[in-house]
Amino acid sequence: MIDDITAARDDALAAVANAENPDAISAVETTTLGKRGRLATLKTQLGTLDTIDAKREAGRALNDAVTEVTAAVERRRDALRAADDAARIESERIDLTETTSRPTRGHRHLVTQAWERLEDVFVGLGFQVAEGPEVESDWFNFEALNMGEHHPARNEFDTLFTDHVPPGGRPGSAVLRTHTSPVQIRTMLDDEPPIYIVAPGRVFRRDTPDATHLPVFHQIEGLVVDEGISMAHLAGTIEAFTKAFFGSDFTSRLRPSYFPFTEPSAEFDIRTPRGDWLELGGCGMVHPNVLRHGGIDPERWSGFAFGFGIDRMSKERHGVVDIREMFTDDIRFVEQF
Ligand code: FA5
Repeated sequence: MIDDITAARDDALAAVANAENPDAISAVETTTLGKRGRLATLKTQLGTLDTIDAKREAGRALNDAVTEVTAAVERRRDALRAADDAARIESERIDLTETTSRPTRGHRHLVTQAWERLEDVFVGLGFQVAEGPEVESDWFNFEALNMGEHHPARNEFDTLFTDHVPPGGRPGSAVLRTHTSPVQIRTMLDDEPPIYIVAPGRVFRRDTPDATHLPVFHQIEGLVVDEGISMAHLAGTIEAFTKAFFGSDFTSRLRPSYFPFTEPSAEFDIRTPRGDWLELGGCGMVHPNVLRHGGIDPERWSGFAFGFGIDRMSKERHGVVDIREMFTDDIRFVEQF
């Protein structure tokens, strides 16, 4: 009997040690410790032993065997579970230091790229960069630019007003600047001629967004005030800029137009190598009233000014169909430039 118990125990311990998965362990449990298992069967045979001592000895050996096998089963189960957890953790591990390619770097927005190149090109032509506030007084945005209170041209700038009351101003006289032209006045008041500046900046209009309009967009203003400045200087500067910015196979032209702050006024267009004409912006000789508002004597000094939309220019330059796409933050769009 004792030999049978020892054999059953040793077989069970060997099977547990070799068990590779929970099912194999459960099988050993059933065949050794279960109701009809080997040790239970031996227990039912205790009554066949002759002496009390033999029964006691066999009973103790049986209990010991059950305890030993049960403990071995538990230990093996724990070990398998730990190995299983370790394997899962390993398979789910993400090595944050490991990358298959270089990290992608962002780049400047299309409009910022154009803005910076415009500055570079004009600085190369001898201009300085100036700036002005985005919240302007009515005086700088309109009045000083020869658009009095009832001037009809005001209607063309769909103006956004603010509650802010500028120093010395009256309620309702602060606007979000509708163009960069007020920087002309600020520069003339701050600096003595000769003046050669460009002023890129953000402007605002109550325009409904569509394929060519944004309510918030960007313009670049140019202003030259010097002795003997004529329309020929304006045309020459626009042409030099066109070639430097777009390439030597582009040319420019001026078309008569009207702006209250320039006289004469013109629109300027550029011609692409394919022969299409693109309208870029407005320009003209600075109106004598505007020079006077800037504290400059129009008898001695003359000047020209120009202004055009940066967003619309980069839209045309890159063949973007809808200007609104440039501000959607869609990475598939942005990545192309
Ligand atoms: C002006 O704003 C004048 N200040 C330009 C000027 C400066 C003329 C100096 C003479 C001397 P205009 O309203 O046409 O002009 O606007 C100039 C350019 O801004 C347009 O040619 C266009 O490129 C751009 N623009 C105008 N409205 C929008 C808009 N809603 N969205 C995007 N671009 C616009």
